[in-house]
Amino acid sequence: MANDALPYLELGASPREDDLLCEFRVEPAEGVGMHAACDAIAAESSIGTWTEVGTLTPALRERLRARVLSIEGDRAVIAYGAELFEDGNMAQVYSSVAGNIFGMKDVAALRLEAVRFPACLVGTFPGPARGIAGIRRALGVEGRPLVGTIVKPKIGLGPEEQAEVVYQAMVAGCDVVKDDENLTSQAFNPFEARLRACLDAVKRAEDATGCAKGYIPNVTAPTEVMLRRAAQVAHFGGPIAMVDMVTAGWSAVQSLRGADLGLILHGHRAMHAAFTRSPRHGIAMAVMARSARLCGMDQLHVGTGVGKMAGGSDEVLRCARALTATPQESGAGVGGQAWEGVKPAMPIASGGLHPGHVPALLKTFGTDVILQFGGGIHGHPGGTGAGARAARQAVDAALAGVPLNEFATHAPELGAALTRWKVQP
Ligand code: CAP
Ligand code: MG
Repeated sequence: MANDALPYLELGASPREDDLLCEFRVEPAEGVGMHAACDAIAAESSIGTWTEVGTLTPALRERLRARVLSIEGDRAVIAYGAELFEDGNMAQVYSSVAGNIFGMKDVAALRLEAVRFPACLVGTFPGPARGIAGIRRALGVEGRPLVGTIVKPKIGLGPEEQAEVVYQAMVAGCDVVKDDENLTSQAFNPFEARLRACLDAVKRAEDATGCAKGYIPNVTAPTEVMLRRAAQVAHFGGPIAMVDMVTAGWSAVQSLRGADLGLILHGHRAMHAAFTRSPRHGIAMAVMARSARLCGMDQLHVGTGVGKMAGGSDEVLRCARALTATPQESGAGVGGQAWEGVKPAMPIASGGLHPGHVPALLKTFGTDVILQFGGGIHGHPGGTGAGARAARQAVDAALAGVPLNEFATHAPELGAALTRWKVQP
């Protein structure tokens, strides 16, 4: 039962089965108590505002209010009844539990650390269409990580030049080659011309190698245009499409999945660090990863722990687990998540990687991961082809448990990469 002073506090109460649970790290503003700050957060993120309003009857408040179930140190767990949310609408969920509250004067800083979606809400989201198993089937790769590259320079090449890079990387061992996050359909590289040229390059590389390959075009654009481009990818036989998930937004991501084109959906997270990086304020990337999986991303960037981007191995692992956890590994409390009926998605490790990082990456991720090397392949002294070979050789070495420098004695491309990036034995 609520108390009038802090009506959203219900400390010690247990969560209900249909509750969406959020764990927040709360730093109250000066002069504001932790209880009062948590009460204000629960109010603003559910049905309340800064003052009592006559239009909110006690009965309605009792039915819909969010409830602060626990406060331990700087952590608070808040429960939200599923009735607060529209089925299958991730943007609405975020507008509630990750909306106005970040701007309130009652808090000096606030971070959403974890979200547990109740089974009744999980069932209203499609999840990945293909997932890890579908990606492996489409690319004919089992028992090892997938190896990929990003065409560099990020932008500036024309369609034919882009296709040539795709071809060179694929015949030399890359399973997938993707557009960069800021390449869409600029005048020097129009989407359709690029798509046709690159899918033709894929065909030639598949003929040359006898292996399935995947070109990953970036379809990010205003939603209608994005859906048209994704339909073109499917029409021309492309298996994969990429979307800048954060800049495009949940609704665009859900529209893309909802188009049900049978595509593998690749989620790039450009801009995530604007709100995931600070340990004091924002949203944990693992929260975004869970939501992306529910919304239907088949593969998602999660960081590396060893490359050029911020984010330690613990955080990276939490994100990877949010994608790969199976229903049997659901766990309890806010940290746990029931995944019944939701396929596991594939983590993508990318950002400042070179072949010397492979053993550490396999230690972190195991083999269910896509390893992407942009500069780490195109920056190889021998060029793109040699770079791709070096990346595959590093994977072979790591899977065989052979130290890279030892393996390099009969893998010159790997040797050159280890020298180029000063990898110590
Ligand atoms: C990597 C990359 C990716 C980042 C994104 C880049 O290129 O193409 O966008 O990996 O970061 O533009 O930086 P390099 P994250 O391999 O040349 O670094 O994966 O952390 O979201
Ligand atoms: Mg990039």
